[in-house]
Amino acid sequence: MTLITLQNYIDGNYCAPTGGQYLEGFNPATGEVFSQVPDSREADVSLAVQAAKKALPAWKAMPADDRFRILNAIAEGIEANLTEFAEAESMDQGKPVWLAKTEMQRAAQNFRFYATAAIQFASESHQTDTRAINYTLRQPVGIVGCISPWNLPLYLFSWKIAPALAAGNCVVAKPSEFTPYTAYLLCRICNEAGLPAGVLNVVHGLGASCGQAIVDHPEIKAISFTGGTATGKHIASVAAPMFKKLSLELGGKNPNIIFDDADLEEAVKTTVRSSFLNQGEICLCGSRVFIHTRMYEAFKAMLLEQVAKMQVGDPADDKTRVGAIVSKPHFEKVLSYIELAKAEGGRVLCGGTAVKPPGFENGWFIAPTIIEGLSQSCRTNMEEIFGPVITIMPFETEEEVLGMANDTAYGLACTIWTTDLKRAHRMAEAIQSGIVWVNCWLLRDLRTPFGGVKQSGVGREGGWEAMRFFTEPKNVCIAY
Ligand code: TXE
Repeated sequence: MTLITLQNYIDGNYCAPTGGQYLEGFNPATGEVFSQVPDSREADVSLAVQAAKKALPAWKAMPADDRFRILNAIAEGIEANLTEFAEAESMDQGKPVWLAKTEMQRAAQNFRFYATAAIQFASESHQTDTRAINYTLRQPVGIVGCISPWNLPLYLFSWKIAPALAAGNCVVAKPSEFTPYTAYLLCRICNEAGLPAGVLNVVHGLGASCGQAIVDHPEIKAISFTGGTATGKHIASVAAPMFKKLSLELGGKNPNIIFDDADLEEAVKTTVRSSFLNQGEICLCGSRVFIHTRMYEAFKAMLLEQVAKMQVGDPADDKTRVGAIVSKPHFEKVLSYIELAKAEGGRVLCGGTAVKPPGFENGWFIAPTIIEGLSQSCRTNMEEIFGPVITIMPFETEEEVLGMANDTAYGLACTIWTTDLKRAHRMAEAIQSGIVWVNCWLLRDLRTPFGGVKQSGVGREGGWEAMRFFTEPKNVCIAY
């Protein structure tokens, strides 16, 4: 098999890493190496920063209308090549192609949304006792670093770079070393869309070398990062002494709470998705499912029945619901958590093992796994597994479930199933998380704030929040 060689994208050109070193890129469904990924270092990041610096004055000064046109053209470019992008994403990440297609559409939507933000973003003005007027200039931060993870590769990559570009910044970006393929393809689309050279630069490589060089670089003034909590902590400690702006989205251990007045059918159907979509590798997945005792047995039976029907295997098959786990180390990590759950006294109700689908015997597949009988305070329920594994737990009262739901270091998202409006409001207020869904999950509107509290991160992405992050407000006060 001929290997696909990916390249960095610096100053509008595809180029090899200066050190000439490459990493292996794996197809998780087959376990085979199919690509070579630049193993970029500090020197490559430096070149990217130089290109960004050169491009910044003109990009900053470009009329918003022109930025709008270019970002829109990028959106159209992704849509025109949707199948190519979706197949590349699936080959890199392991997810089903049908799912990758929906994510590619969302990535295009990110560019379209922030194209309009470029022309609509407005600032405030304040009059002071009729003697002075204050207005706020929203100026681009300058050169910004965008570091993205492997679970929703192009979607999260575009979620950062689209607002950064819309706000007039130049970007040095690094996708995950596990899933760099669609970010590589995007650079071609950016050229075709007329994005000026140096405005977006993409360097590929490992977190500890290439990612670290982005965080360390003194001319990169802001870092937008999505990834693990440990990496987020480290990035914060490096960036804080340099007073860099930081946006950190660090995953979750989200509660999914089903009260006894919930629409049982709808709650079960959505719980199947919120537990196992993208192999459970979404920071918003509900991995701790709390079910009211009166509903517990009925809910469990229906859930098990539906999960038993989920097809695990060939990502190209439209009927596949669970694809491959992104990498061998992550596959092993998820399996080790299933062993931990058993050691902690959990009963595995379904799944619990690796799967070898016909034709994909060397891939990294895990059957959707449901575990019961664990206490909220065990490690399985405290640590982020980030795979197709959930625990189910009974509860009696609202107070009890609220205590358990909040008993976590994380605070990204929560789902509540109830038809009692007052209870929904009470719970939404008391839950410690950045996002609350009531009787739904993953219903996303790009205008809404996205992010978490506690160890789920700092700052918000989405809508004007991202435009605010990628700009510096400057107040101008004029007396008259
Ligand atoms: O993420 P990392 P990992 C969670 C999930 C997973 C765990 C670890 O629980 O099991 O994190 O995953 C780059 N300086 N999430 O280790 O390392 C790295 O190259 C700068 C939640 O794969 O945080 C990649 O581009 N950058 C999550 C990005 O950071 C560094 C999504 C994320 O990788 C760096 C993924 C460094 N020192 C995992 N070290 C979510 N929030 O959705 C690494 N990177």
